[in-house]
Amino acid sequence: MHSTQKLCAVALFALAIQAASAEEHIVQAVIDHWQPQTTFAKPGDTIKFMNMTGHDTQSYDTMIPDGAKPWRSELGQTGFSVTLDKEGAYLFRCNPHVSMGMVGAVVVGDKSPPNLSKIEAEVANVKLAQNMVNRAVKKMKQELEQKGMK
Ligand SMILES: [Cu+2]
Repeated sequence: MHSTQKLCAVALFALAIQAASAEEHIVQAVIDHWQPQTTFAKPGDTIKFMNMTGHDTQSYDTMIPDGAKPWRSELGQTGFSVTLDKEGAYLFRCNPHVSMGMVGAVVVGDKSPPNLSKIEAEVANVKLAQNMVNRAVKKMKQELEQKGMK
């Protein structure tokens, strides 16, 4: 084997390991809430939204980690998925049902989200269903506490 070939083989192997360890997490739309409300993931994992008839998913662009890519699905787009590489917390809503409390969270990484205090500050700037966003942030914090991540 030439050294370039060896290098390629090693790089491919590393990629394969990374692909194998990345997980897919299912978030279900259930009437007026997300199941689970808070998803815990590792960097590189994928979140897949299911049962989306009558629902959509959109990130709160001020409540995702710095440099993370915002997302928005079409209405009813079952199977829509996002891969999250940046550590931190991601808040998202379903636009038709945000006022009913359809706000969810993803926490990427195994420690307290670096953008947690920014999220807490940004809740004050949410125009629609601020109380529901606040509730989702509180629930996320409770789960972080239960997991010893806060
Ligand atoms: Cu909905």
